[in-house]
Amino acid sequence: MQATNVDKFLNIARNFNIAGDILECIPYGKGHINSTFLLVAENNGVKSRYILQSVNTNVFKKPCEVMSNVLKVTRFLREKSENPESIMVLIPTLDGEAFFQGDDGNFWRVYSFVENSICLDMPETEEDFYQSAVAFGEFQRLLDDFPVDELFETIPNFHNTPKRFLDFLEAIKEDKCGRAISIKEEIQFYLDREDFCSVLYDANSEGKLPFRVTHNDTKMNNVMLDAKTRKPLCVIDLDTIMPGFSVTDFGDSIRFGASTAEEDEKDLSKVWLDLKLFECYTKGFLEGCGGLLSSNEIMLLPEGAKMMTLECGMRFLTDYLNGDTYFKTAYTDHNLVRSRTHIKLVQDMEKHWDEMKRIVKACI
Ligand code: ADP
Ligand code: GN1
Ligand code: MG
Repeated sequence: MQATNVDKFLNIARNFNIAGDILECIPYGKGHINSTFLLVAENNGVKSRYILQSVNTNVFKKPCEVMSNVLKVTRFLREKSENPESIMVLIPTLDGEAFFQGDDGNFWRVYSFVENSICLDMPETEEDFYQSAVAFGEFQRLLDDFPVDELFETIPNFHNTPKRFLDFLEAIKEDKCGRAISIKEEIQFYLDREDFCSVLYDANSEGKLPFRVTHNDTKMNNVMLDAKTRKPLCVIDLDTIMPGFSVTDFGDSIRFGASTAEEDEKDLSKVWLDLKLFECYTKGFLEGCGGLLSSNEIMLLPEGAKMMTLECGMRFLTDYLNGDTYFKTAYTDHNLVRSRTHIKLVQDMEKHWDEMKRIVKACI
């Protein structure tokens, strides 16, 4: 980071209610959306750490509504949870606000740092993945009686896969960067699965799959585990809490964490669905949900896994066609590479579909 930028970020951080001197501000984490920094402050010789984040307003068009959701949900969870210290703590500005708007128009917020924790891009053990599943399942259970009418929809149609499919068609039609010609096979893969895109919405119309208050971004690196015990400490990245399906929260974790490779692995021979991890997550999620889900919902967990993988892969390809304006990318074809791993995972799920169904049935 350039020195001038560091000064700018340090100055922004000084608008928050942080005791002592702010010493450092370093880019942090691997999120694809917001800009995240680690802050180090010192007060009377004691150092403390915080997370400073600028909310991505290209993605979250109404950041005030995002912050309203975050405040309401964290307050609700803190009152309800048996372990209130496990809930994210937002540090107010010096004026007592939830965020600070800089001169450049950017929206900034500060969270206290979840100490003594680890944040994984891939589970290191089956137990890690199981524990992340318990955390997201519990999160869903705790939010079961959250007053849904008080929530803003921070990204309209976020996991509306049929709508995502239409956005994909639009991107192909517009072909803003002239990239469509070189990715015909990838495009065809998603086009061939149009019918599948509506499976969860159809189940919802048939009364088999209710809308609940869900997290909607249940990647392994959105839950912090205790560095010593490896038990869940805290669910983070609360910007997309909105009405959604239980099975999509399950599914997003599977597409990210039950893959044998990272989301942007270039060597596709390394990418497949690890059925053992799929089973661990199923057990942990159901345990965390504690009897919340109906048997109809549970039987749709494999559909949730395939839907989230298909949808996310299609979103990466849509962004590639649109010129990489949504997800942060590190190199030119990054979104294409990400989309290809998702194609490989969907293919593998289709190959092991009966086994996935059997595993879920056995967990009921
Ligand atoms: P994004 O929406 O861009 O994914 P996140 O809120 O998930 O942003 O933050 C990005 C990363 O920063 C997380 O994956 C995690 O590693 C780290 N992080 C975020 N909040 C905290 C926190 N309160 N304590 C410790 N690390 C955090
Ligand atoms: C984004 O913010 P992050 O990195 O946790 C995205 C998710 C995608 C994910 C793909 C708000 O998650 O929907 O599944 O990247 N978040 C948003 O890794 O679009
Ligand atoms: Mg994140």
